[in-house]
Amino acid sequence: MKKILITGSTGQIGVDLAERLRELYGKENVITSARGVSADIPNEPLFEKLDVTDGKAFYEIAKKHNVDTILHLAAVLSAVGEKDPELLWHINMGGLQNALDVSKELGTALFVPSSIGAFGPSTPKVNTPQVTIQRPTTAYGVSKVAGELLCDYYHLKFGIDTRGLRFPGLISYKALPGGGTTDYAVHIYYDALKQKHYTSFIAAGTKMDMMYMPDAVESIIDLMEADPAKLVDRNAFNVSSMSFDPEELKVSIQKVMPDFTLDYDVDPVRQAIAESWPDSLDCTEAKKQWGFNPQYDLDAMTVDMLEKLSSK
Ligand code: AKB
Repeated sequence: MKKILITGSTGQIGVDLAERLRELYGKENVITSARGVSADIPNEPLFEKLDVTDGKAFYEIAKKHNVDTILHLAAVLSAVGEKDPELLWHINMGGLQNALDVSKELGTALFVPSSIGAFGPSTPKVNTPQVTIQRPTTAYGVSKVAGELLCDYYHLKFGIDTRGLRFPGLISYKALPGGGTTDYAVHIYYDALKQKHYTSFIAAGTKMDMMYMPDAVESIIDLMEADPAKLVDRNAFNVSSMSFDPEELKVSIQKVMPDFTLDYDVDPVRQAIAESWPDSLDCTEAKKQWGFNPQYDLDAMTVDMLEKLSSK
C-alpha cells in the first residue's frame, strides 16, 4: 500500500485505522472519506466528503488522489439493517459495486470487511471452519455473503486484488460502533466506568466472537501487505481472538472493578441475530496464509479498555 483511500472513515474501524495508517504510511498518503463529518475531521489533512453510492464522485476522488488501495469500510450494520433492509442493500451492495468498479477502472487493490454475520443458523456453531455453510438469516448477512462472492468474482474475472476479513464484534475506546448486534460489548465498558452497572440487550449464555480494535487494525494491514501468491481464500478470512458471553465479560470487568454489576433487558431482534451467528471461529487459514497473530485476550483487552476510557 502506498496511497490509500478509506471510505466510511468516521465509523468504528475507520477512526482507529486511519490513525495507524498515517503513522505507518505518512499523513500525505492516507485519504479519509465519509458521508458525514465528525469531530476528528479538522485533524484529518486529506478528508473528502463522499457518499459511496455516488459512483462518479467515488471514481473522481480515487483518481484525483491517485490511490493504489481502497479500504472500503462504509456499510450499514446488522441491527440497523433489520430495521431498514432496503437502505442496507442500497448502501452495502450499491457502495460495494462502486468500489469494485473504481478498483477495476484504476487498477487499485480493494479491502472489504465481511463479518461473522455471513454465517447463519445452519453453519457449524463451534470452531466454524473457513469454508462452510453460509445461509444467513439477516439482510446484513445476505449482503456480506453476496459481497464475498462478488469480490471473488472480480478477482477471478478481472484480476482485481480483492481481499477481506470476516470480522467478529470489534471493541474500541476511540469510536463507538453504530447499530450492530455485538455493540453491547463496547457499551458495557462505558457504563462500567460511568455507573458501575450495565443492562445488557444480549442474554446471558450467548457467546459471540470478538476482537480488540488494535488487533483488527493490524490484521487489515497484514492482510493487505501479504504476498498474494499465498492467498487462497481472499474473500474473506475468518478472524477472531476471543469468544465470550455477557457473563464472562462481566467476570473480566469485575477483576478490575469488583463492584461492577450486570443485569438484562434482552432485545428480541438483536438476540435473534446473535443466536444465528457462530459461537467461535476457526482462524487457522488466516494464521497459515498471511500470519494472523492477535495480541489481546479478554482480560488484556478489559484492562486496556478501562484504562484508556477512564483517561479519555
Ligand atoms: C454487527 O454486530 O453488526 C457487527 C458485525 C459482527 O459485523 N459488529
